[in-house]
Amino acid sequence: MRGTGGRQPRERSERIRLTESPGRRGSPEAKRGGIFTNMEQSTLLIVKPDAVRRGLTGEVLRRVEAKGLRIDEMRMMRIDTALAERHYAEHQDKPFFAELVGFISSGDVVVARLTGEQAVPVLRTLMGPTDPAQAPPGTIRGDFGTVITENLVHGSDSPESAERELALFFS
Ligand SMILES: Nc1nc2c(ncn2[C@@H]2O[C@H](COP(=O)(O)OP(=O)(O)OP(=O)(O)O)[C@@H](O)[C@H]2O)c(=O)[nH]1
Ligand SMILES: [Mg+2]
Repeated sequence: MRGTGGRQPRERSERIRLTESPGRRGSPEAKRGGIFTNMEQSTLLIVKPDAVRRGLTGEVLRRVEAKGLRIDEMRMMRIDTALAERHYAEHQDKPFFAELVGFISSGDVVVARLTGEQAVPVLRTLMGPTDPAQAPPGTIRGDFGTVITENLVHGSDSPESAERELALFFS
């Protein structure tokens, strides 16, 4: 009996540790158990004016969907200067701010709310680094651009940014 009595607490603690492991969140067992929230999040995608002008909207959306992100809401629009300044407010003191605002409002864009597991970092990985000249092949920026301003896509850089930016475009 001593042996059995000694095993029960250990099994219980192992079970707790395992089911609380981040690696098991979203797993079928975790979903059945109902004690986990999944890791779905939403993020803002903007297909920038250069990509729209070049007919790359479909290619961008194809990659997003093929990766497994869901397009929850989407529309084509023109971003005016006031909205561009709000969207990129964190860069207002940067030397490239005027160019950035001028560019993003220079033509039609497609804005989309994307949702899925880890949507924020997943989209950033699909996009590649900010400067297309440095971005590796296989990423959107790496495959289609060379100029830092004309870098094809915007994606929120954190869940907090996503919340703020989505409220600007979908509310
Ligand atoms: N000319 C110039 N533009 C820059 C530079 N750094 C960033 N930008 C532009 O400003 C935008 C916003 O910069 P970041 O937010 O730091 O980069 P990012 O998050 O990869 O790009 P976004 O998804 O558009 O926000 C970039 O997409 C670039 O177009 C720079 O050093 N020079
Ligand atoms: Mg950014």
